[in-house]
Amino acid sequence: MVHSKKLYITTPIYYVNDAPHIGHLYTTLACDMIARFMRLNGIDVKFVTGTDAHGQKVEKAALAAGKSPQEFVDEVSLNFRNLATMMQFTHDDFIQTTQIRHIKAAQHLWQQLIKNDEIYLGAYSGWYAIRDEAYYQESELIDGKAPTGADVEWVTEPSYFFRLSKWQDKLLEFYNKNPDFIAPETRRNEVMRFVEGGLHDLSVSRTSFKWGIPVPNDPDHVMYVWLDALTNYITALGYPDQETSDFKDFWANSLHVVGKDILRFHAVYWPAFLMAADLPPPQRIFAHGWWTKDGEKISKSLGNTINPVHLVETYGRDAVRYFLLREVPFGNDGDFTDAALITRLNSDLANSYGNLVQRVLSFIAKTCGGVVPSPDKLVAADNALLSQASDLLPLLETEINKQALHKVVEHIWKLIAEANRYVDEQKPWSLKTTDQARMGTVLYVLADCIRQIAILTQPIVPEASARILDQLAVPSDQRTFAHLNAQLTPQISLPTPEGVFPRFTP
Ligand code: ME8
Repeated sequence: MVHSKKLYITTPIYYVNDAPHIGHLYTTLACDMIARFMRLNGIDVKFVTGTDAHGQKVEKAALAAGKSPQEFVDEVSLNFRNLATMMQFTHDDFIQTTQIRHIKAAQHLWQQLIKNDEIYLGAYSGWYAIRDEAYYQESELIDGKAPTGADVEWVTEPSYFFRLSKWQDKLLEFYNKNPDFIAPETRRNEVMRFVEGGLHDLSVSRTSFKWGIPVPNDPDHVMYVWLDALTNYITALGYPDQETSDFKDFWANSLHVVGKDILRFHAVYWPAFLMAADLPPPQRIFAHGWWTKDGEKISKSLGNTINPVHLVETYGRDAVRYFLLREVPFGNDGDFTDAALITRLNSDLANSYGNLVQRVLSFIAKTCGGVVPSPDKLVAADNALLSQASDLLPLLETEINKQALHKVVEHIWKLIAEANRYVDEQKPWSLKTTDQARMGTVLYVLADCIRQIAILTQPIVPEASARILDQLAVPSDQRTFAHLNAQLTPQISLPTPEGVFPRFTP
């Protein structure tokens, strides 16, 4: 992906059985950070999120709410759209699987699979977990439940099957040829062990309920919700049109970001469906970890969800973004506590970043009448700081291409710490009486360093970064990574500085 000029990035499409929680926000946030970073780096990005409307789980939730499935999904889907709007996420499309474009795409894919003799009619007898919308072998059950803890029920019904078993070797060959297809590495190993263990043909239609996409030419069946849902990724690119749509340019550069709970569907079923329909698999699948609360997975069924709206109202969008992106290495699990969020907010945002900006800009305002001083001759310490800033981008590119989002944040905050150290060492306040020219140079170096930092933090804390760049009078069309080396214009007047990261006091 490093040399590619296009990126297609997707979140899972979330089930609309209940209100969104912080887990959903997390995946979309991670994608939003990547999308913003890539756009600033000159890459043409298509970022898609959406909702998964069909299946038994959603039908059950609609019934419980006393509503028709369509009415219910439109209502709940709106909560997911509103969350994305509230977070100011930068997705280019929001897909919902009841849309005509999607029904057409899913039915077309089905017909390709029929044409290629990859689907046959049979009868399913076995276990099904509605919560997971997944089939389980008897041997997988633990104490009569799915390995995820979900209840299972015995299902006997006529069903179409996808010939998954015959794809075992081809999938293994594909994983071996494409070592970066599944990340992180430990998850890749798990998937490979699973496939090596043998694959069974997969039931891909249901007859015992109606809330799904009708199987072409057999209206008694609706498609299995995962075949329907996975297809969203190509629907959003214009499939079945592969020639004149976004599919042509973007599919080869696709990145699906998902939680580890649904990796098997994405890394096993999805590439098999695609190859069986003569389509290439996506380029990469990254599975992140789970947020827990007091050690338990945050989920609707456990009733320990954290309301994202409440979080944002309490701490602000940027603080929530920063905490989720920084606190846990992307890929690992993490436990959510308000105390940890407040610590990050006060130490990394208010004390480190906020303080750097505040002390430099208010010093320029007070001592230089708000005018950026012209630099004199640069000394080793100045060049050291400036070159740390200008060396940063390649490092960040390497990390973002591996989806090491926390590393991107860490690298930038190391530079912030360096800049704070430079202020302490250079003591511009003492230079005011002893060497005004040197004081001007130090302030100029700092202001330009802050300019570069604020350009780089835009994908992480976009609102605060914009305010810092405004305070440095950086024109809005000079804020991309291509402008990192542009340098601040000396002698420009800056607006009155204002604090950007207030400390949080509970
Ligand atoms: O699985 N921590 O939808 P879903 C981190 N419709 N991430 C979490 C999380 C947590 N505690 N809880 C949820 C589905 N997530 C299907 C997907 S895609 C073709 C179909 C996030 O509503 C994480 O991304 O159950 C997880 O994979 C996803 O929400 C599951 O959302």
